[in-house]
Amino acid sequence: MHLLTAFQLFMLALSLTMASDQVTGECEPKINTCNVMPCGMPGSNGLPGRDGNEGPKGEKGDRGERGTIGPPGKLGPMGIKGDPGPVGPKGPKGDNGGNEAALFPSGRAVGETIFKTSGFEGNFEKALQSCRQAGGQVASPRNAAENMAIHEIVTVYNKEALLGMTDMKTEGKFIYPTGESLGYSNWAPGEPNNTRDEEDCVEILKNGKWNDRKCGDSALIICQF
Ligand code: MAN
Ligand code: CA
Repeated sequence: MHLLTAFQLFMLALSLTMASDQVTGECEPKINTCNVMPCGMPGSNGLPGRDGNEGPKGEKGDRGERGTIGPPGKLGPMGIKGDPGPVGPKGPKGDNGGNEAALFPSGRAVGETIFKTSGFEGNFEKALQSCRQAGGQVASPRNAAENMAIHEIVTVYNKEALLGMTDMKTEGKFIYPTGESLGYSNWAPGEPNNTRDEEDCVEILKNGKWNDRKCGDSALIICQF
């Protein structure tokens, strides 16, 4: 008990000494900074400080590392047009898709055959040339339907037209341009009469009938394709 009491007394004396230092030893040197508030009271918080970005500009930094590859650019301008390729082979014969407007008024279709005129006239030699150049041949009707189609064109242009059959090879024996004998004919009465022994070509009259005629005479040229 005596020992504890003595220790307690010692601690008491120590705490009294420290308290005395706070009152007399620490306040005096801070008088200059505590002249408004009573010494020993805690001060309130100050205003926030200004941003620190108002200082002088720093030196330029080092170059960064290379970035990743960007997205693809916009499509470039169109290139120069190249030379056209060679002409392709001739395609199969098709119908005209029921497009009568494409044949009006100079053409008529019968099955897969199309009869058409340029509207020009010429003799047989001229007709051979122009129809061949167009990829066809001189109109040579092989049945009544084909003859009627050609007759309609003759009616539209109101001109007799040359046909492709001749008897140049053998007088009196008319053949198609292919060399075949006629399988159909529509001669006008009294024809063919080979007038003056010089009529080896054929024309279709305005009434649709046929007449043998001089090959040098001109008439409407109708081709078939
Ligand atoms: C008349 C008939 C025909 C003949 C011609 C020639 O029309 O005799 O047979 O082809 O004349 O112009
Ligand atoms: Ca005749």
